[in-house]
Amino acid sequence: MSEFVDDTGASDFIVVANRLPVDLVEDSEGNRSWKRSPGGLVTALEPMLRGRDGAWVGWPGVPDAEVEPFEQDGLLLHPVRLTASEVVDYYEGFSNATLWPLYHDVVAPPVFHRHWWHAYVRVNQRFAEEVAQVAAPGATVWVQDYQLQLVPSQLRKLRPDLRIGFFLHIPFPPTELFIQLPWRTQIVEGLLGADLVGFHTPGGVRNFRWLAARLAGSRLTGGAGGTGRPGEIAFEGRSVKVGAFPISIDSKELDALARSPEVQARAAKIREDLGNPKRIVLGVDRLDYTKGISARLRAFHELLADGRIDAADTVMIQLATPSRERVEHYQEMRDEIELSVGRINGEYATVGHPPVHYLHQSLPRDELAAFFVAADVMLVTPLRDGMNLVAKEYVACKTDNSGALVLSEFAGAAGELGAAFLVNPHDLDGMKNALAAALTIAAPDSEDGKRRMRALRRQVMTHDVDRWARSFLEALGLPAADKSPEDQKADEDEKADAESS
Ligand code: ADQ
Repeated sequence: MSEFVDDTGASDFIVVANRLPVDLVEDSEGNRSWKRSPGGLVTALEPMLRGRDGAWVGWPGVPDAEVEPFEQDGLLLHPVRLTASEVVDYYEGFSNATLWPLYHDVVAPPVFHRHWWHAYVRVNQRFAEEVAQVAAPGATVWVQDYQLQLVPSQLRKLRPDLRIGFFLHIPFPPTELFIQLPWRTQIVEGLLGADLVGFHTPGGVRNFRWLAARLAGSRLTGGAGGTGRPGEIAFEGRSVKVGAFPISIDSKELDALARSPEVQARAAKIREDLGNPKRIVLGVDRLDYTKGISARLRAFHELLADGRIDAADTVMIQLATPSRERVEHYQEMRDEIELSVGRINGEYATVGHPPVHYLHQSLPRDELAAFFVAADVMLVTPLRDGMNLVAKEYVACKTDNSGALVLSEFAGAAGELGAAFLVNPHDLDGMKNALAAALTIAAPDSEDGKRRMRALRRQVMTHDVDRWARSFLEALGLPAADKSPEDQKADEDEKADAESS
């Protein structure tokens, strides 16, 4: 029995997310196995959970799967069943075709269907009921992301004894956009069921506080305009804390992986396979219309057309993990990207030397690290992104302070990574200039390049995912795990910075 499971088998610490950390895979003969789920959430939470045995409640990734709870790597997994029509209405519909575009600045038009909303309410209720059954008295529950925004209030009704945290991994949108949502009040009140609501950025906190005052106003108690003390909202006699907690990565692990002889050798081999070009430009994304992949291809294309870069010595690699392939917008975007890649290569390739290498594949972690090590310039150009872990992963892998990062102003990461070349991905000329400048300072002897990368690495290496999880859980009132000397030092530095500013 683990530290976080009591003698009735109930858990004291539970993560609730749309997906389990592993996906169920069924082969044609009906044999079942489990595979690690793709995406930023698992990458972010896994290191934290490794140190804290607990339970995870989530969907196994295939419809209609009846799976009993099971233990894996010291973690109790509680699968939640979704029917095929719930996958269509709750997941592909309300989560990914209503909330996802609405929360990402409406870069694609959100679709509002009442039957999707009803499925969202029903599925959220099922998650809340599963947690209510497996949580020990007074347990801490950490609800993750936009698919489960009603769970905090639904769970509180079932189990008022629980300590409930909620973290949103995507941006919380500007108020003018959020109020388009027909069910805006229910969502805000769903979130206010938590004891702590966390966002990546202070902007998300501001938007939420304003909306809470406007939409749940009659039920807010105390404080001017109902918003209470800074960082807290008084709602139905309880205090709901609201804060910014920028997520990060397991920086030390990636740094060590990037330094390993195997990854270094693989990075050299990648360069060699590409014909040892002078510069390698890299993009790594889940294939999503928010990631600005078309915009960066356009910038690369125009730089080639203008003669500012030469296909003979500059190569671009775009790695794209397949994502949400059944949603129509994603199919259209994939076609558009593949058309652009084909056009650029059609115009500028010589036999055996295409300027753009495009892999629509998910790669193992060490292979990905080798691409980061090999890349001279990393292009992270989302139109809107909650944080963007790829930007931080690249920095963690540049152990010799080489390389350059071009980063969208509209990624949450821009708030911490000011030493990158910050760009507006809608400004094509600005992107072209930033990419050209990054290609220049990526030269091995560029002092400016090294200075920028050192500053980026200072931030990423001292603000890792453990620190993120720890600060969230401390704010939620969970006893802090022992701090490492590096974390203590980073905390002291941050406190000193805050006091001096
Ligand atoms: P995502 O939108 O999935 O996450 P991101 O933060 O960049 O975006 O994480 C993607 C993860 O997938 C990274 O760890 C990356 O290395 C990995 N990945 C991408 N392409 C890959 C490939 N081809 N092969 C293997 N791995 C690949 C959401 C939000 C983000 C937020 C995270 C965490 O949209 O804004 O940063 O959650 O909160």
